[in-house]
Amino acid sequence: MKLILIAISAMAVAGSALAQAGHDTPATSAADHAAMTPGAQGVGVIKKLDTKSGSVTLQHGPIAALSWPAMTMSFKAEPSLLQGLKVGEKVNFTVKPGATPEVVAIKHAG
Ligand SMILES: [Cu+2]
Repeated sequence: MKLILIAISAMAVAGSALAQAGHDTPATSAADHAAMTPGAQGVGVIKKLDTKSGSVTLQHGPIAALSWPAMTMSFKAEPSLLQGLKVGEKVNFTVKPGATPEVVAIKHAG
């Protein structure tokens, strides 16, 4: 019984840490929130592109929905999403956060 209580409180701590890091509505569980919000919108410039392995490095602005500051980082992405894009191009993108953040939509920003 004691072990179960420890496990439950550990999950509660992890849950609230997630809520603080990535969510502005702590009352909603992370899973519920993910279901409602498939990704967060960002704007950036393509710094590197690998259309074969499926990765893109973006210099992106702050993403308030994820509490991310502006930075340059690489994301995985379906290679099919990256066809026709170019290094240096400004893009709007949608990122699905996680252990390996993934770009799930990306298009040229006009
Ligand atoms: Cu980033």
